[in-house]
Amino acid sequence: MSARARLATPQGRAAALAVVDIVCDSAQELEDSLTKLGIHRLEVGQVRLTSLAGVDKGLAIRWSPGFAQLTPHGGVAVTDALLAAIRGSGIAIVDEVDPQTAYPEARSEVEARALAALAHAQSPLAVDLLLVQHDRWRTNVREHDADATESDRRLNYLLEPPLVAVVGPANVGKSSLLNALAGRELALTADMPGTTRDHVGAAIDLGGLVVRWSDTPGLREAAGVESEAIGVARRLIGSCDLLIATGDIESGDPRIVLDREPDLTVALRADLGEPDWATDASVSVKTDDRVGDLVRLIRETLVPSGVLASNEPWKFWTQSQ
Ligand SMILES: Nc1nc2c(ncn2[C@@H]2O[C@H](COP(=O)(O)OP(=O)(O)OP(=O)(O)O)[C@@H](O)[C@H]2O)c(=O)[nH]1
Ligand SMILES: [Mg+2]
Repeated sequence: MSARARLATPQGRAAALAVVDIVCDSAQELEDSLTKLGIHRLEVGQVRLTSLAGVDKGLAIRWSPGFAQLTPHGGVAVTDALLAAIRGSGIAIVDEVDPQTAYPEARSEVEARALAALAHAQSPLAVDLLLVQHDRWRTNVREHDADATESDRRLNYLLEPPLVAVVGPANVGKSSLLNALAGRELALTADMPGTTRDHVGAAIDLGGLVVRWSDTPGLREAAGVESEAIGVARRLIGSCDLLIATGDIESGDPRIVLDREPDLTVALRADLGEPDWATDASVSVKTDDRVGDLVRLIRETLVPSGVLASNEPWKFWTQSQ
């Protein structure tokens, strides 16, 4: 299949930011597609504030070899103009096809929708849950057009990976944490403040829940003048689904420099000692201490296990689909 783009945020509704997914079957194809949109040499893991096809300035993030996202401002006119430019460059815009036309063998409308959702579900945890929805909707009384509940919104993270932004002072181990969770060297690490100068974005699997993990440059005075880095950080902090503030025993409380209360506060490099500020978790990637607990805490905060274990029908589609 050739390059395709999809508006991941609701169509025709203004929001602060819109998200456009660009998905290709090969790295080369994605690079060619991005080049057509004026986005040159975006490496895997790179996050860049850039012109998006000349329509708007926004973030371009390459999460994996074949998957990138563009986040323009979310006004309807801007989003439509960007989609038009993408279509004009020869990339197919995929609208959600009518699931029952696509999956005539499905036993119900819900099952057809589940099969359609399976095709783009990102998290392994979504698979079993989607497959039982036909039965759940048959045996429970719930209107198909009922509004989405908080549980629905949580479970939808299994289909559209939530954005996790990790912030904190320089040299506390933020990039080492990403590498430990990903199981590979995605971000450069060194015992020198300011090692990470550009944001790094990677899709990583946290025990069955795939998230878009964003590793940010340390918050330093010196970085304060780098307006590009600040612009990216501001957007990520403003639009992330989970903000994690990190620090270590020497750094002081990382919350004091943030304008937004983080969802989780985590002490890193805990083998060097426990800080005196309040933390939700403390880990050492060096001694592999409590990293598994942190993974569970993040997953639990985004998709609580009570929601995962519930037998309630899950409304995993949006009204317009
Ligand atoms: N003792 C100890 N050292 C660690 C741990 N995690 C990372 N380090 C070391 O701490 C130093 C900084 O790690 P990084 O991961 O580069 O820190 P960072 O927060 O990304 O730093 P900047 O990108 O400069 O903001 C490196 O020398 C790491 O090897 C840990 O759990 N324990
Ligand atoms: Mg770093």
